[in-house]
Amino acid sequence: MTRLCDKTLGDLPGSVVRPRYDRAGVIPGIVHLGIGAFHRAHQAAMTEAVLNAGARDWGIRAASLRSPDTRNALEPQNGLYTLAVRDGGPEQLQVIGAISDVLVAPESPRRLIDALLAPSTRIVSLTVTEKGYCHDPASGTLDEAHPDIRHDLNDISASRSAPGLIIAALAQRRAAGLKPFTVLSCDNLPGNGRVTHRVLSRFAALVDPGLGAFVTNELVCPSGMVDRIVPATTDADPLTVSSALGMSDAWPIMTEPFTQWVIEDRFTQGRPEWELGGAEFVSDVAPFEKMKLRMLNGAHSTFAYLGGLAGHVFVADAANDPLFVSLIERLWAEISPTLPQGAGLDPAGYAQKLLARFRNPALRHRLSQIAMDGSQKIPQRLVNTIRERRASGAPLLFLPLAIAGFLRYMAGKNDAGGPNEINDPLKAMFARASEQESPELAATQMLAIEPVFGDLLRDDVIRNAVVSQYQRLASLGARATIQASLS
Ligand code: CS2
Repeated sequence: MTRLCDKTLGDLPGSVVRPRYDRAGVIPGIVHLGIGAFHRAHQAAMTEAVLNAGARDWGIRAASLRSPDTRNALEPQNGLYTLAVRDGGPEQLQVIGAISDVLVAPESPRRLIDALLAPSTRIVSLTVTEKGYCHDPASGTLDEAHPDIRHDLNDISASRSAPGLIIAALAQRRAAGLKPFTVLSCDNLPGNGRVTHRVLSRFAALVDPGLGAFVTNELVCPSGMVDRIVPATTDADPLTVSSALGMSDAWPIMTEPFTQWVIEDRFTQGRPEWELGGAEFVSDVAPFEKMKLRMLNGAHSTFAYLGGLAGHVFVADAANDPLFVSLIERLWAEISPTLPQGAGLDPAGYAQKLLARFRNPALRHRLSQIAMDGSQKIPQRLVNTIRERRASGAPLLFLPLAIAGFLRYMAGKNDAGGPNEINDPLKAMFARASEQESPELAATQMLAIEPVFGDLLRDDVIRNAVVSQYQRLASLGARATIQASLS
């Protein structure tokens, strides 16, 4: 089978959408760090709309900070790949041309730094996942003891973390009299721009106080709320997509029709007209991100842990199970009052749409994919919410159940006695904390893990609520505990 690439674009079937612009004439204005599936379905797709409308200076050079897999798949395809939009009806296929090439940082940090130094690079965007910020998730400050941060501070020219690479480039831009690029986080963190700015300023100050002041004063990091459900590509996906294309694509991306991006309009060197792809620009993104992180991601994580304990495998399994639907509806009812009032949000309407998205029959979205890195996700998805709910004096039942579900999952075994799939930088810490004589002690020790829970343990009401749900989970299992909480 021929391979998807610039030369074969013209041979695609007429139903497949393809770049309407001359790719050779595009200048890369963006360097993107973290070329995962999410970026390829979200920002790159919105940028494609801008390029299709005739803009020439916003191409993307992407970089992987770890494995060469994406580069290996996309290089023979000149960076082209297929985006397959699925909702159970006929699949919509679009070949995206926005990414010109993929750099692999561990192979050559120098090439990546050079790309960051190019005067044409005006935006550096990031999808490096929550843990890629090398911060303490509960406080949002740089984790100075993080092995990658220590490594990069020791030799910044050999940096391997996102903060190290960005600061290495900014130091050189400053020395060369070039303006800093705008750094745009596209990860699911609250105030992701503020976190990015804080982490980068601190890292720079540790390198050199003058550089620290430069980054603090000159670097601009807008916050943004990103949303599109993008399950990991399965082994079967390239085969079905390639057969629809009539040529092979080694790494297509599967997603849903829904896409949303709400961004603070603070860019120091211009920006693409991402409105053309559906993005919204606002002065304050906080209400949107709170609703998204708490309602969507909070529900996702709750499904991942309680669903995982109960033996569900995919999001759609849980979203079609009446018990889990009742669980999530009651959870949303506890979350909604914590959302900003008067900001024009409609949590009830939002929740209804979420359930339909979760039920998308064509997305094979694994709960274990969502369960990954829970220690980095739970603070913004559930812990901040329970704190605010508690501060208002409102009753707590389903938020403690969701947090207890996370703890129970991290303790290692599902309700059938099998192992949970745990992929988390704090896995060992949770395993140690959970090895106690009683479920009560296990839950208490895990709640004492400060990078995740801060001082939550000191609040007796929250602690008792979480510990008692944990005890029920340990003795009854997830299904019966959910049932008992509903009645
Ligand atoms: C998910 C998110 O993997 C996860 O943790 O909750 O990736 C989720 O699918 C996206 O945030 C949706 O926008």
